[in-house]
Amino acid sequence: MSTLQEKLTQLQQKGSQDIKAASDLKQLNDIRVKLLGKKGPITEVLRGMRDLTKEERPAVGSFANKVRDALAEVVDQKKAELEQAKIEQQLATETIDVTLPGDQPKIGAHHVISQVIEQLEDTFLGMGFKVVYGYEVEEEKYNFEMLNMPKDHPARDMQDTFYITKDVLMRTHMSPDEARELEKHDFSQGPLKMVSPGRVYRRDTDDATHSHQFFQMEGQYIGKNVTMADLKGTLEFAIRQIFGEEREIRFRPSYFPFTEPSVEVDISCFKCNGKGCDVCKHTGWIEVLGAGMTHPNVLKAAGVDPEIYGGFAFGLGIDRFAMLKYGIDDIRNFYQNDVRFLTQFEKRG
Ligand code: FA5
Repeated sequence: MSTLQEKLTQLQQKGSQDIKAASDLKQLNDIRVKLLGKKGPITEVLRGMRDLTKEERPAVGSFANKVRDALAEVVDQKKAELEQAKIEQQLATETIDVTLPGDQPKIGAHHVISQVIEQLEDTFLGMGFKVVYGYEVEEEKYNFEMLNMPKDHPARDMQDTFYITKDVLMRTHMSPDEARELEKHDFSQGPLKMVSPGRVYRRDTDDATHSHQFFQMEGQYIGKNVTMADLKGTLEFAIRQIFGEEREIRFRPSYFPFTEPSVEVDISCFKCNGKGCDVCKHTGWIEVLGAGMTHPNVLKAAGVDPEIYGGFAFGLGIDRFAMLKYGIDDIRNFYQNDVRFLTQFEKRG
């Protein structure tokens, strides 16, 4: 073996050792450049071939190429090894513990009043009523005039009103939607069956069962041959849907300008079960809704012939319904937005 070949053999041994000892990719690259680059020892050996005889040259040349290829292969192997180690290290340090509990965002829930509105809507939709939504700021004409309460009618005092202008007011009840729907309805297409939930305003003094703003749902069924028995059956069904069969109800004769005859419906007090307490003002009953057979003047005002069509209407207090259903003894809880109260009714979906 020539001296050059010996030198190459040493280079290969030393080079392999250095390559295998590299601790990272950068170091490996530095070794590769130093060993196999243009200024490296192998190139230098090849340059030294000039001094060899013609006969010696091919053997040394091919030996040098073999050494270079062998070292390049060791570099490749080491490179693959280091890359794999890097990935493994990354995987080990960047693991995510999927079992750790996440940050729970606080999700809101429907207000208890909204929940009762939804239950009522579902109940009436099930009986073939449609749901409509009117205007909180209403014309005096719809709130009173078309409901058989002309100007200076004493019944207007029954609902103490927030006026915005002489003709515009905060609606005091949901009955204006009756007039609006009657005006629009095409009776050749069948009877009018509607409910309308919403917020109403009155200059009432706040106490445990009264608020100056509260919720009502209006209902109306106008068609041919609609009787008081239909009214009673509809209300009884709806009340039992919401409160269960055990709650007692009673109908009392009453007066509303827009119905004749008129009734008021009471439910046995949720707190004392009818014995008498501060919530029911010692009567055992809580008034929850007013109703009656629609007055012919209301039909006439909306252009509906009372000789052909007739029916019933009712207006229920949604807050009172919610109080009865959940045993809440003060209506003001609904409007104070105390989360300790509100979260008791968290029901999603
Ligand atoms: C009316 O508002 C009529 N428009 C209802 C009606 C419609 C009768 C259709 C006939 C035909 P009333 O003022 O009684 O009626 O109110 C109806 C219900 O709203 C009451 O039974 C009560 O449950 C509730 N309510 C009345 N005032 C308040 C108040 N200040 N706070 C909370 N709920 C109230």
